[in-house]
Amino acid sequence: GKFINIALVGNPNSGKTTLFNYASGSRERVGNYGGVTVDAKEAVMKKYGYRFNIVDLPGTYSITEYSPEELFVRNHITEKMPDIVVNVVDASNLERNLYLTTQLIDMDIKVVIALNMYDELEKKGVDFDYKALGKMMGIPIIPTIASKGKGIGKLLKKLIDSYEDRDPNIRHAHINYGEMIENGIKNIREKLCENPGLTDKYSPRYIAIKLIETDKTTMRQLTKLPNYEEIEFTANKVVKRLEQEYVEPSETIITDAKYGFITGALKETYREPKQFHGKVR
Ligand code: GDP
Ligand code: K
Ligand code: MG
Repeated sequence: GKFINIALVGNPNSGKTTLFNYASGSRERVGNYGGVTVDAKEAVMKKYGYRFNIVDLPGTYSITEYSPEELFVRNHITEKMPDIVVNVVDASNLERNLYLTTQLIDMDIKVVIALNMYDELEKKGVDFDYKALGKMMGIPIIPTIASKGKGIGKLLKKLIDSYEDRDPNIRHAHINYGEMIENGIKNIREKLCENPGLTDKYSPRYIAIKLIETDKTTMRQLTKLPNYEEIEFTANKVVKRLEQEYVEPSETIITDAKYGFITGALKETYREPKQFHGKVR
């Protein structure tokens, strides 16, 4: 059968390893994966006529450059290029978990969300239109209860749909950061796109956002480009203009915009029950 490379990405304690163990089962080989200081487990499972090669990556709240785990996850995505990233999201902690999701959206890669700990939402009686949230993000969302093995068959089927490009709800959405930031992204993007070798492999939008965040790792990776100085000049100009307008570091501006997106999206899709201390309002 066809081989689908999957990477599990998510916050610590979102249930990645539980999902990994359940999906791979005890009959599958589980071995150490060539990590540096952080390691990742890898297993192959066969299901529905496909072979899923699943990598369980270290848990992170973000994929910037501030810890070896974050860099490991980020490099795995950009260098190993899994066919699909399964973003394991703790349903009982949506706002914080979805922050990482917004970074995956920026990367313009195929993502499927395992909305894990779904039992916790059900227990609280939350009314969550996760399908609508999925549409806003261009990412299919499948509820799972990894600790009980629930939803995993559906998740695997959705991975096949995504791999085969046959789900109309999956599209390359992006977060709208507002006119000023979007203009900055566009200006930097144009300079990046003068290098087809780069933009064939990586999303120019993602790199542009990283440059606005003044991400040193990304900047260093561009130094060999013939128009590097122009890119740097443009990025600096964009950052300066944004910081003058918002009076905040550009990285904070992007983070705030991401949380703004999450807050807005949850406001439209997520409702806690109107019961407090036994009283019904
Ligand atoms: P990881 O850090 O992302 O690898 O998370 P783990 O797989 O280690 O899971 C963290 C904890 O959550 C463990 O105690 C699991 O048993 C528990 N857990 C995993 N999935 C679920 C779930 O769907 N519902 C509930 N209630 N607990 C879960
Ligand atoms: K853990
Ligand atoms: Mg784990």
